[in-house]
Amino acid sequence: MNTRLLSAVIGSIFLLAPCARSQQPGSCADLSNFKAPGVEITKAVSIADGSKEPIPFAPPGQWFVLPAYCRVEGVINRRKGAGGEEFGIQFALAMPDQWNGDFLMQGGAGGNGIVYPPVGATAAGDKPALMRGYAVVSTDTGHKSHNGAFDFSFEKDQQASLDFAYQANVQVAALAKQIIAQHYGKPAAWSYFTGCSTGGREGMVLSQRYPTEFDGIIVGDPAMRTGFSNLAISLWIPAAFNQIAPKDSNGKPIITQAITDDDRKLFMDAMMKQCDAIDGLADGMISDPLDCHFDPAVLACKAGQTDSCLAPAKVAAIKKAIGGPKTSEGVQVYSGFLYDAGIAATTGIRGILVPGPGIFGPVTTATEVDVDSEALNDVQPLIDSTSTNLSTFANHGGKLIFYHGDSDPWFSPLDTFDYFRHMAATNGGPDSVSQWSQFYFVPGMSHCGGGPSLDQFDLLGALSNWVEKGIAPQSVSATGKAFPGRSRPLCPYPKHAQYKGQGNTEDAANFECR
Ligand SMILES: [Ca+2]
Repeated sequence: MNTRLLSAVIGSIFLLAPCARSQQPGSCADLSNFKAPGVEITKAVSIADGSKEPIPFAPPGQWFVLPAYCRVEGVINRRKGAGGEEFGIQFALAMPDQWNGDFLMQGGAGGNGIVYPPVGATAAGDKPALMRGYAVVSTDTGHKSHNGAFDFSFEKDQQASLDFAYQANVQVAALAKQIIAQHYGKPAAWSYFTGCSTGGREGMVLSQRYPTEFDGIIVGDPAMRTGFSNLAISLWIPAAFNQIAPKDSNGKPIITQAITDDDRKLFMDAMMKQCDAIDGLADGMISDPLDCHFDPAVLACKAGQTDSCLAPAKVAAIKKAIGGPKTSEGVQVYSGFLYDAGIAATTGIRGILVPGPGIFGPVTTATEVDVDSEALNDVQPLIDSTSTNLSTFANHGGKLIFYHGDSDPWFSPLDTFDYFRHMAATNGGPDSVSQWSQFYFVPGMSHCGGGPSLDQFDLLGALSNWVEKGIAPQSVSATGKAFPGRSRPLCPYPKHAQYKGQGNTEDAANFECR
């Protein structure tokens, strides 16, 4: 049969079989009939080009404008759980009409419980994954929040806790892959995961527990071991500052007055004077954080000095807070924090040098913490993403990129870095692991964005080149609202961005990873 005749025959089969049209791959509404054990599809609708979704955690009025796509929503394992509450793993899958052939799962945030718009914006610069043609899924990981992004009441239910800890993401990923294959008539070529904070933890969990599920994973500012980070930010750091804070009429420390604006200015000026230009340029960014060895002791008042100095007790409190929690024997149980340009931030999440009410409300008024006792209860074996054996992930070709804001006041960048180094040691050493994993410090950046930083960068594009073409990222250009018109390279550790010594200081082209 010649080709023309074959085409005619195939054409007539379709013409003669109008009933089969609704069975063709690509009909979005047909996915409402998708069947899999324990799965209910609750919505399958085509969404026209130009629809809007609010950007999570952004000020009101900021939107994602989406391309034409098929939106499928559903729930896995709907059930009654503890207290008679209804649980189930809800998800939303966006499959663009103009598909690039790949799949991306976006990570969650805080305590999850919310199905955020499936767009894949994390570490994607100014072009989220859905706009690039990825099919993107998001999930609430098994429970509904009753109170914003930090409702952990679901933890009373064992299965909901397990779903949040590690079970939900992989189920949703597997289901999304099935739906994608049915919708497009072929499976996704490559699978990615990107997330920050809780989403970063989820990415680590997936690399550690389900090493062949994803080809590429981006982990940002991970909520890696929150028992210990909570010990640092809710007890250790406030107690250090309470020791020097003035007292109210009840004798309770007023923590917001422990460090004054003048103290902060004095401190930051001295720190920046010592550390800013190590990277070749005094530009308000400490791009070489590991070579910044600032010691606040240089600011301690000498005998008789009262001006332009800090009381020795304040110096000690700051060093103690930033140094991170230690046991009575001096054993570090959670990493200290970096001396960085964003640690005095008063907008967004308070910087470490701005003690006061935390993300979870009022802080302790205690002046001492029994770290020896507290630390005994801070391991969370089901949730913590601290396992370092990634040999199967690496051997199946997986690529894993970490980034962390140097001024993140919530999870220490040095804790994530510590994991990265231990992981490298476990998997053949830094040289070997650099073939499939990288770590980026992000100067000035607070928790997953904000701060005096360039917090817009396209690690997703870099990751896909690495996964699909074998091209390891050398650097990634970063921009941000804090410094309009400025760009800098983000460099994989052990390199950092260094000014070449000449040329426009706002242009990344005049910096190199060194
Ligand atoms: Ca600098």
